[in-house]
Formats: sequence, structure tokens, C-alpha cells
Amino acid sequence: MNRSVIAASKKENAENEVNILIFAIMDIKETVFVGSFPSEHQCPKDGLPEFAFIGRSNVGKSSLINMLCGRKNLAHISSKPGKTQMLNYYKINHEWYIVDLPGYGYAKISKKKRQEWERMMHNYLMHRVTLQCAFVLIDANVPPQPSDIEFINSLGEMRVPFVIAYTKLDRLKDEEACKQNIGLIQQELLQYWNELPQQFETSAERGWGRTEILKFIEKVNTQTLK
Ligand SMILES: Nc1nc2c(ncn2[C@@H]2O[C@H](COP(=O)(O)OP(=O)(O)OP(=O)(O)O)[C@@H](O)[C@H]2O)c(=O)[nH]1
Ligand SMILES: [Mg+2]
Repeated sequence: MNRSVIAASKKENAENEVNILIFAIMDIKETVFVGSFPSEHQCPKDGLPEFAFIGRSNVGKSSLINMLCGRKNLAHISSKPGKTQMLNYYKINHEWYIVDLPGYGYAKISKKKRQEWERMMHNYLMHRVTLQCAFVLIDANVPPQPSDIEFINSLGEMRVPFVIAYTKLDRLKDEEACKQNIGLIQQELLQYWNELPQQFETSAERGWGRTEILKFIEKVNTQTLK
């Protein structure tokens, strides 16, 4: 083996070791479903940091949560939109929460139900002091949706920190299609925002984006506990 090959292989080994180490530190070892709550003031009061997953009905919130937790049936998945209707809490490693929130933009919903959803979400997002960051899920397979842009803009008005997770990337035929669709969504958002938040490309089917999301959560939690 020549010197540069040895150096490259050493570097790769070192990088792998670092990745394994980071992954071992932040991996999800225990997940406990704590409960479903109809309003913010009934949610857990132990002060642990939490990360909320929100997006249009059927975008893949529950699937992404299952993928992150390495469990198939933790959060209920359905091909029918509107499955998740309350604030669902999952306690991770006794240290932090994932919150599965009911989706927006579901057309076949009564006006009364929509108003209830708006009230519940507004109260949760405005008053939940332990909420560290909202993950806004956007389907990477469809053009920018007004309901996504509207919701993201409302987070800005409420000053809720958020990041974006593009979902169902496995359904796109290739990298080019992926870049193109995500590019369109970004362009639309940049009409309202000066800069974009951190973004993650995910597939619950294939496990894409898991390491990146868990690393991000670990970093936020480390800063919070300082
Ligand atoms: N191919 C593919 N399908 C996915 C992925 N994530 C979710 N799905 C499918 O999309 C549908 C909706 O998934 P859910 O996880 O229930 O979506 P949700 O956002 O929790 O839906 P609601 O709770 O009803 O708002 C299901 O049929 C999933 O199997 C993904 O990464 N890839
Ligand atoms: Mg759901």
C-alpha cells in the first residue's frame, strides 16, 4: 500500500470511530409512551426538554418518530389523514420528550374541529416553555403547499424555534428530482424569510436522516442543560 492510501484509510477509520462514538452517545435506548393530552396545560410538568413534530396531515410525522426511536408501532401510522389528534408524548432515555402533534391542512374536517385544532396548537406553541424546537415536516414529493408556508410563517410570528425535515425522500426517483423539489420549496420560503433554518432530508422507510436529527437534538439538549 502506498503512503497516501494508508493515510486515507487511517483518516477513514478515525472518522468511522468518531461517528460510532457520537452515535453510541446519543442513541435512543429507551422510549416510553407517556400519554395523549388534549391541551398544553395537561402536558407533563417535569421540565424536561421537548421536540415537537408537526406538519400536514399524512406527511409522515408518526412514521418519522417511529424511525427515530427504532420502533415499528410506537406512534400510530395510517394512510388516512388525521390519525393523530392529541399531543402525544414519548419520553426518551428518561431525559427528553418527542411530541407527536396533530397535522394541519386536512380538508375533510369540520369548522369546529379546525378551530379546536387552532386553539390547541396556538396554546401549545405559545406557552410550552420546555419546547426547544419544532420539526416542521414537509413532503419532498409535492410542490410547495400554502398550508406549509402559512404554518411556518405563523411559527415566526410566535417566535418558536424550528427546523425543517423533508419526508418520503425514498419516493423520489433520483437525486436530481430531490434537489429540484426541495429547491422549489426553499425558493417559496425565501420569499418570506431572509434565511432558511437547518434542514434534514429523511425517509422513514429507509432510515435516512436519523443520525443527523439525533445529533441535532443531542446538541440542543447539551446546550440547554449547560
Ligand atoms: N414511502 C414512504 N412512505 C411514508 C414515509 N413516511 C410515511 N409514509 C407513509 O405515509 C402515510 C402517512 O404516515 P403517518 O406517519 O401516519 O403520517 P402522519 O403525518 O403522522 O399523519 P397524521 O397523524 O394522520 O397527520 C403512511 O401510509 C406511511 O406509511 C416514508 O418515509 N416513505
Ligand atoms: Mg400521525
